[in-house]
Amino acid sequence: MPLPAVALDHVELVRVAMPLVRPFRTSFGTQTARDVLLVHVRDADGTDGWGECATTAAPVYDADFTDGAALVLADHLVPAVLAAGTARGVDDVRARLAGYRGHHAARAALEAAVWDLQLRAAGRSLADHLGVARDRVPAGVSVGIPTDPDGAADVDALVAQVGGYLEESYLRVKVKIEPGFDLAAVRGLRAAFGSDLRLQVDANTAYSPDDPAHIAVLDELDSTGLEMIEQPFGADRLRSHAEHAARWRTPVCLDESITDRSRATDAVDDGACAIVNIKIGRVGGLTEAIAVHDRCRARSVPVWCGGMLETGIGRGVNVALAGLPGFTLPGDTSASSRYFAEDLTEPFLLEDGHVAIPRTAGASPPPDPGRLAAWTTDRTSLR
Ligand code: OSB
Ligand code: MG
Repeated sequence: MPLPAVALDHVELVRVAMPLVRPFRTSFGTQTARDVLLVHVRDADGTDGWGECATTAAPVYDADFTDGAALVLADHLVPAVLAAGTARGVDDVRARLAGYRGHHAARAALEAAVWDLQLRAAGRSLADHLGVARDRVPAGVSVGIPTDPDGAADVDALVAQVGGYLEESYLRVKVKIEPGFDLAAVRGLRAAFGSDLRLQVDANTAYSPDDPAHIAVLDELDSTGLEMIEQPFGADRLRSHAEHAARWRTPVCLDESITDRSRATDAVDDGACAIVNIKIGRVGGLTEAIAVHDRCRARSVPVWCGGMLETGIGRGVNVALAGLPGFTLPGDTSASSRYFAEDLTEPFLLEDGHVAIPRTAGASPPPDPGRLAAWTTDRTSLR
C-alpha cells in the first residue's frame, strides 16, 4: 500500500549530546561521545517525523562529518525540498534532491525523517510497510580497540569485554583491527573462546595492498577461522580487494566501498566482496539501502546491517531494514545499552541474542520529550 501524502511544513535540525558508555576506538580514531544531528520534520497537521544523521564528528570514516551534514542540509538540501511547492513525501524529497551530489548521510537523515512522518500519518510501522515477516533480528556487537592506561592496545581488555558481551548473549563478535593490533587480538580471542566463536574483523581501510608486511599479516589472519574480513583496503580499491579475495578462504565484506546500488553490484560482480555491509547513511537513504539489498539478494550475496553508533532514532530504521529476507547474517544492530546509559527513545533490548523489530507507527520509536529536551544542545528552524 502506498504511503499517504503529507504536506511538509517545517524542518528543524536538532543537535543532541550523547556520551558513549565506553570509548570506541577504530583504526581511524576514538569516539567518546556522539554529537547527534537529528532532522525533525512536521506536516501541516502537526504530525512529527525524525531522522538521525549517521556521521562521525570528523571526516575520518568517509568524507561525511556532522557539521558538514548540518551545513549542507541547512543551506542546500532542506531549501531544495521546501522550495517549489509543498513536498508530499519521500518520492518528492528524493526527486528534489536528485541534482545534488554526495552528502549521503545528510540526505539519508532527511529522507528518514520524511519516511517517519508519512508512516506515522498512516499509522503504520516501517516493518509492516516493508512486508517484514520476522519479529526480531539476530544481533552482533562491534568491539573497539581497548587501550590500557598508557594508551597501548590491550588484548586482555579485549578478551574481558568480549566475554561480557557473550554473557549478554550477542551472537557474533566483530573486532576492530589495525596494523599492530590484529593477529594477537584474534589469537587471544580464539584462546579464550575457542573456534566456535562467531568472529569477524573490521579494518576500516587500515591496510595497504602495496605493503607486503600488511599482506603477510592478512594472509595469516586468513587461517584463524574468521567469518569475514571487513574493508581491509581503501574504499576505492575494488581491484585490490578482488585480487586478494580470490586467494583467501575468508570472505571479504565491504563497508566503506559500498556507496550506492551500482557500486554494490560492481563490487560483487567483480569479485571484490562476497558479503555486503549495508548502512543507510552511507548509501544515501533507506530507498537506496533497500535497492542494495534487492540486488545482493538477486545474486545470492548475504548482507548484514552495519551501524554508526546510532541512538534509537536511527536504530529503529536499521532494525526494520534488517528484517528483510536478504539480511541473513547478524548485524551491528546491538541493544541501546551497548552504546548509551539511556537512549533517546525507548531502549532496544537484547533478548536471547536478538533485538525485537518495532511495530509501532513510524520508521522508529519517537524520542522521549524529556530526555530530548535535557540533552539538546542546539536547534535550528529551517521552515
Ligand atoms: O566500520 O562499521 C564501522 C562505527 C562508526 C563508524 C564505522 C563503523 C562503526 C561500527 C559501529 O563498527 C557499529 C555499531 O553501531 O555498533
Ligand atoms: Mg565497518
